[in-house]
This record gives sequence, structure tokens and C-alpha cells, in this order.
Amino acid sequence: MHAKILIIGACGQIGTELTKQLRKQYGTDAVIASDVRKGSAEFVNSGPFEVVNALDFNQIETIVEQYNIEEVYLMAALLSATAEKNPAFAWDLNMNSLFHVLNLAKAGKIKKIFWPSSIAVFGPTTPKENTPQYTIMEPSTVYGISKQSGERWCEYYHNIFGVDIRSIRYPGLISWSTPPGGGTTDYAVDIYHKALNDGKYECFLSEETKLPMMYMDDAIRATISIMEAPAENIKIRSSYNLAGISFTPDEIAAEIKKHIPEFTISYEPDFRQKIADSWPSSIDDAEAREDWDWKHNFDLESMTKDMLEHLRELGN
Ligand code: AKB
Repeated sequence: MHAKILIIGACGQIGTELTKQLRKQYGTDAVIASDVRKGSAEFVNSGPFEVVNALDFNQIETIVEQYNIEEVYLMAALLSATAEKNPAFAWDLNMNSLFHVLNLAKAGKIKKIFWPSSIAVFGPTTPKENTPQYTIMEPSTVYGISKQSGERWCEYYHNIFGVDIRSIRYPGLISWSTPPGGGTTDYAVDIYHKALNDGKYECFLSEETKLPMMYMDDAIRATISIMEAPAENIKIRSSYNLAGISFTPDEIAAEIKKHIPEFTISYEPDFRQKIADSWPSSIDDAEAREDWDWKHNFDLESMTKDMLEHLRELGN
């Protein structure tokens, strides 16, 4: 049987899909899902589930001991748009939940950690196209500042205490089964729902805003594959650049129109435009490709086809 895994923040956009895939690969009982509150009955009843507040060290420690957990995926976080509205809580949640799991690993209570970083670690002074792994990083958002600080701490805990931490800088993630919440890239999920249900979409980013994105299937594959890679292959202990697709709202709308010809899009940029403008347009992920054989599968065309098929099956 695979080592016992705890997923913190299992009811969110990534956590839900990750829980399902890890259970498929390692068995239902090997994966303990947890979140600050219960998700849908279907999800909560599909395997072991615990209510865990990521800010409560004792709660996490108790579950780790109770289930003999060896690996933790810490997916709880406040994303970019929400974090701008509540900076103090975002800093508290994004940093202290990380310290809790890092300290459990330092104390020898868990063996391996996955912690997600983001393209938000980059800022307005970073080169925008093909942003390299090592470059200027001056994030201008609360979320980006917390993720960049988190990366430094991950590397520090690895170098000083030998903690086996693995991390990816996720681009915007697009999925059909669980909605995202509070991100700047969320428009690229909403647009599919609105295209199917209303035939039109008002976008909160301008038509030429190009951002790095990825289909959830690819993101989950990347996450599990970095965790399964031999420790010596993981040469970067801050966080790896990870690239999938880059597109603008105008380009995704054009792709949707191939399936729904009557679909129209309009633009009403709001405060999230400034966040998007501070991020890269495309990412160079040569190190991830080299170190643990990363390769994305989905492009804009195949993702759009798959998204629309699944959403239609769900009755959209
Ligand atoms: C967000 O938009 O905040 C996230 C991210 C890019 O990390 N999707």
C-alpha cells in the first residue's frame, strides 16, 4: 500500500481533482481528504474525510498521528483577487499553514510535502515572455508576496533541515468539475459556463491580456509526477516554473465560437486587470522538463473541446 497521504484544502478547485486522482492511483483509504468545512456529500462520503483548519497546528498534527500520514499536499490558500481584499488573513493563511507542515516535517512527523506556488511570484519588472526559472521577482500582489516568501522558506527548510518539499508555480488552472474561487485567471473557467448557459460573457480582463494557463488534467499529472520523482531529481526546492498554454480572452473566445457560433464576448476590466498586467504572458519551464520529465498534453483546442463536452454532460 502507498504511504498515507493527507490533503489539506481538499474541497477546492485543485484539491478535489487531486483527491480523486490520488485515490484512483493509490487506493481510497490511502488518501485522507480534509478541509476547513465539509464539501458536497458526494465528495465527503467518497473516502476518509476530516474537518481540519489549516491554521491550527494541533489539528493537523492530530490527524497526521491518527492516520500515520507520511505525505501532505497543502492546497489551502487565498488566491490573488481575494487576497487583495483581505491582505492580513491572506498572509496569515498562506504563510502559517505552510509553517505548520514544514515544522511537522522538520520534527520528523511527515516525510514529504507538496506545496503549490504560482506565476504570481513574478511581478511587473519580470521579463514577460518566456519568463525563466531564475529572474527578477518583485511581486506586487499580497498573494504573490506570500507565495514568494513561501518559496524562500521551502528552500530554507530543505537546505537547513533536510525537509523533502516539492513545489510547482501553477499557471491559471482550467477545470470543469469544481469551480475556482478568488483568482485572476478564473475568467477562463467562467467563460465556458457562460458560453453554454447564456451565449455571452462579460470579461473582467481586457481582450489582449495574455496569461499562462493549464488544463487541470495536466496540472494534476504534474503534481503527482513531481511527488513521485526520485528525490535526487528534484534540484529546485523553492518551486518549479510550469508551462502549459498561453492565451488572451480574445483567443479563448474565438476557440469557443468554433463550437458555439452565436457566442459573444464583451470587456469590462476591473481591479483584476492590474494584477494580470503584473504577471508573465508565457513561462519557460525547461528545468521541470529536464529534471522530472514534465510535458504538457493539452492545448487551447483540445482543452476547449474537452471542457465543453464535460460541461454539456453535466447539463450546462
Ligand atoms: C490566481 O489567479 O490567483 C491563481 C494563480 C495564477 O495562482 N489562479
